Amino acid sequence: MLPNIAIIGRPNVGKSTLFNRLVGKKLALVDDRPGVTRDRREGPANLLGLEFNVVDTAGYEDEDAKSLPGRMRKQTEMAVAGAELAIFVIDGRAGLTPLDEEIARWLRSSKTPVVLLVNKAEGRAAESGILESYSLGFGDPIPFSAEHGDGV
Ligand SMILES: Nc1nc2c(ncn2[C@@H]2O[C@H](COP(=O)(O)OP(=O)(O)OP(=O)(O)O)[C@@H](O)[C@H]2O)c(=O)[nH]1
Ligand SMILES: [Mg+2]
Repeated sequence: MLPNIAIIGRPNVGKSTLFNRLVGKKLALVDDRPGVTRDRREGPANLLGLEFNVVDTAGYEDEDAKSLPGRMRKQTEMAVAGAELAIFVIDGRAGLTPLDEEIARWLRSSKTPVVLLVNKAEGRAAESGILESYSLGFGDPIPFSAEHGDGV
């Protein structure tokens, strides 16, 4: 049994792009429109000799549990509960949003350890986003570019 690592974050931050990079194939759909991933998807990954099972999730939205976004959120919560580690992804170019802060509050109340990853950090456009992300309280963020592979 490989340890599970769940990738979570609000819609469109690059979770599926990161997932594809970690599994080494294009298993998940990537799109510039938010809300593309509808269900969880998983696959084996190997990073510098570390083997784990990586789980992509739907963008976390603040919705009623009975609506479609609400059901996606429920699945995300289950993925985090069943994971040894959660990678919390934010979009460094967009900066922190209220939804990021809500997800952070929720993650702090879960038992799963969290690594904060600031995606879209290629070039300098994410510099202020990286600084802002310290306020989430997860320690040093990892600047990352899922698209270009910086930070792997
Ligand atoms: N500039 C830049 N764009 C990126 C990066 N990673 C992903 N993107 C783009 O961000 C958009 C969203 O990427 P996805 O991987 O589909 O995002 P997601 O978080 O899975 O989105 P949902 O499934 O809708 O929640 C796409 O247009 C990607 O090409 C990155 O490192 N840099
Ligand atoms: Mg996705």
